[in-house]
Amino acid sequence: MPHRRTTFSKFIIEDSRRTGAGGAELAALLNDVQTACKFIAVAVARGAMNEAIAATATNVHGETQKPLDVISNEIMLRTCEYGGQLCGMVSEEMEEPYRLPQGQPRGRYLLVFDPLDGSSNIDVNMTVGTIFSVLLAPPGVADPTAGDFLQPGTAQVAAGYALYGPVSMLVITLGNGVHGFTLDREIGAYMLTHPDMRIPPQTREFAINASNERFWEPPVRRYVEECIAGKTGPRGADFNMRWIASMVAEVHRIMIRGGLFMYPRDTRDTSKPGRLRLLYEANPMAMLVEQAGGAASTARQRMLEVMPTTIHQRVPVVLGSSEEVERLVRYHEAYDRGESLVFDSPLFNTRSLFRVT
Ligand code: AFP
Repeated sequence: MPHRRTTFSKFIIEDSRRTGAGGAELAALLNDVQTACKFIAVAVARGAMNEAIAATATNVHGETQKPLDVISNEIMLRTCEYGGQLCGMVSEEMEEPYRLPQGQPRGRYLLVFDPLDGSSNIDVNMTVGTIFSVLLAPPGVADPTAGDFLQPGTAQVAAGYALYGPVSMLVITLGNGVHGFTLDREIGAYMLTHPDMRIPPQTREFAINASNERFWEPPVRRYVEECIAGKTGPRGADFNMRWIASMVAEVHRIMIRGGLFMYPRDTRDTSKPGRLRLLYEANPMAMLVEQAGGAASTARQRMLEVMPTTIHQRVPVVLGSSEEVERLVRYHEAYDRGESLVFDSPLFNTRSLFRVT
C-alpha cells in the first residue's frame, strides 16, 4: 500500500531531526531539488513531443547543448532559487555562478549541479540524469563568488542524482548512507525503495570508453588488458564490459551490482586532465560511492580530497567496487615510481610491454 511507504519528503524531514540544527533548512532545499527533478523527469519523458527538442546549440564549453539541457537548467534555477536556503548556484550550463535575484532571501547553502548529464543520449532515448551537490557557503557570504564554491568533496553536506530511465529514481546521501527512491507517478512522489544501498567490494564488470585506448596511460591499458584476458590472463577470471556514455546510468548500475567506472586522464589533450567535471559530477558521485562502501579516486588521489582551482575544472575519474579501484591505484603508483610493467602471459608479450620487476 503506497501510504505505508516512506516518501522522500518524510525521509529527509526525519533525517533532519538526526542532524539537528540546520537540518530543517537542508531538508527544505532538498525538497526543492526533488521537485525540480520531477519537472525534469516529465520534460524528458515527453521526448520528441517537446516542440524544441530537435534543435541543438553550443554551451559555454563549446559542447553540443540540447534544448533539454537548457530547459533542465532553467527548471533547477527557478525551482531552487526562491526557497531562502541558498545563496548561490553553479551549473555545468553556466560559465559564472548564478546570482539570486536582488531582494531574494538568502540562506547558507550552495547548490552545484549538472542539470542533464548524458544528454547526448536524449535523441536515442537512453537513460540520462541530474547530478547535484550541496555545500555550505563561507560564513557571512550572501552573494558568493566562484571562489566560494572551490571546496573539496569532503565539504559536501549532501549529494545525489536523479535517474530518468525506464523507472525514474532519486538516489541521495546526507552523509549517513545512500538511499534510493522510485518516482510513483500516480502519487507524484519519490518513494523509498532502496534503503542503505551498498557497493560490493569485488566485481567482474568494468566501464570505459574503449575507443580512447590509444590515449590511455600504461596503468589503465594494463588494467583493461588484464580484464580482457579473462581466465587466460593474470586475473584468472572473465570480465564483462559496459559503456552507456551516461555517468548517472553507469554509477547507478554500480550502486546496484558493483563494477568499476573509468574516465581516466588521457594524452589526447594534456590541457584537459579528463572529461568529467569535479564539482558537479565527480565529487557528488564520489560522496555517494564512498557512502555506499565503494571508492572514488583520480587514480592518484582520493577524489573527495582534490582541492578545486576552478568551478568547471575537469578531473580523471575511477570509481566503484573498492578492490578494483585500489588495484588500479596500485598500478598507477607502480608506473609513477618508474617500474616497467610486463605481463608474464604470452598473450601480451606481443601486444604490450608492462613488466613489474
Ligand atoms: P554528455 O552530457 O555531453 O552526453 O556527456 C556525458 C558525460 O559527461 C558522462 O555522463 C559520460 O560518462 C561521458 O560524458 C561520456 O563521454 P564519451 O562520450 O566520451 O564516452
